[in-house]
Amino acid sequence: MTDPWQECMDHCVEIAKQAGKVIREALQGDIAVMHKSSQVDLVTETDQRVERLIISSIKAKFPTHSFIAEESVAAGAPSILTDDPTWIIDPIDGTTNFVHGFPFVSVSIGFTVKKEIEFGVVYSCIEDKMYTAHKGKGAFCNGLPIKVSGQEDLSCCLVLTEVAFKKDQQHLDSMMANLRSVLTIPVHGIRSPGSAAINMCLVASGAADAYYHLGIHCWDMAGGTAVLTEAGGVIVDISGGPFDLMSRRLIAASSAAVAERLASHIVDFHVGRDDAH
Ligand code: LIP
Repeated sequence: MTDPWQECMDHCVEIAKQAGKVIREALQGDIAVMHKSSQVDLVTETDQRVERLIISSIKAKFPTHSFIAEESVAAGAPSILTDDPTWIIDPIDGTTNFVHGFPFVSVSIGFTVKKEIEFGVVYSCIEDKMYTAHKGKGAFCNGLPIKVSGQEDLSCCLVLTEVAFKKDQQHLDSMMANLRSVLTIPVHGIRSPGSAAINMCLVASGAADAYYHLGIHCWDMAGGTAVLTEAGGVIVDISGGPFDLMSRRLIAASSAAVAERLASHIVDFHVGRDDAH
């Protein structure tokens, strides 16, 4: 039987490539930085331009589809996941890295149908690594199959997370407590690459064994969720319960055992939901 979403996925890979080229070219010039919710929540003209490029190209081909995209939401668009075929887009995941020329910058696109992830594409455009995954068909990096490490012992894991000060003392204290709790398990190490989508792909390809994050958004997770699960990884909520794309929390791991044990070491704190308003 032909796959009804294959054409969408092929288009997604093409548009991610084009977006990546625009981002690489922008890195050659001056980057004007603007701020969104705080002094450390950065956005550039390139984020906005790349998002317009991706959405207009998809709309021209699939006019009935829905969108949730980072910069459109920042400008007031709703962020509600429905049963419609929906493209969830982060034009530049790792904007702070982009601003500084730190080489983990990605275009992240996930596609859902009836609220389930159908496929995901994460293009780490400075490294030129195209991660792709389509439900039931495996995960790939530049066309070659990838899989998780399969590590089951958390104390042998390289763990990823992200650290950022959100101007909220309780958030900072909880984040530092979690770092301390995970470091003292002890694990082999903690790394913070700066692009959630790339973090998920690093776990998917076995370069890291686990990733946890509170305060992330659906557009940071959607593309990587497909890649991680199709590579044999496990995604759960920070509590260890079922993963919810709109919840702003996740643990992505090489095995259920690692996910479960990591969940038991992480203190929960309130981050709200993407679909709260
Ligand atoms: C960023 C994430 C990063 C996280 C930031 C932010 P953006 O996405 O990928 O890992 O630490 O809080 O959400 O804003 O560059 O698309």
